[in-house]
Amino acid sequence: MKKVLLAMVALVSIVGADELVNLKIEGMMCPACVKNVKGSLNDVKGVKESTVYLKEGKAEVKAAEGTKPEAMCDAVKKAGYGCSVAK
Ligand SMILES: [Cu+2]
Repeated sequence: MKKVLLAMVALVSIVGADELVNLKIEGMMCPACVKNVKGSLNDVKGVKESTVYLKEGKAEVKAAEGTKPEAMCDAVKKAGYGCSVAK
């Protein structure tokens, strides 16, 4: 059973494409805010990498396919910032 599970995980990591999500972030004032936002994004299940831009008020998130942008925004909002999905 464990072997099957491992094989599935391996398969998903080969087949599954990453998706890129752009988020609009509001309320960031300084590098500490960037750190907070980045940290909360990276804690979301499926998120692999995030880049947060202070001046532009945005974030680019690389996540596993199927990761919900809404879940990312919820995490950012929980940290105390405004967030909307930019499409
Ligand atoms: Cu700050």
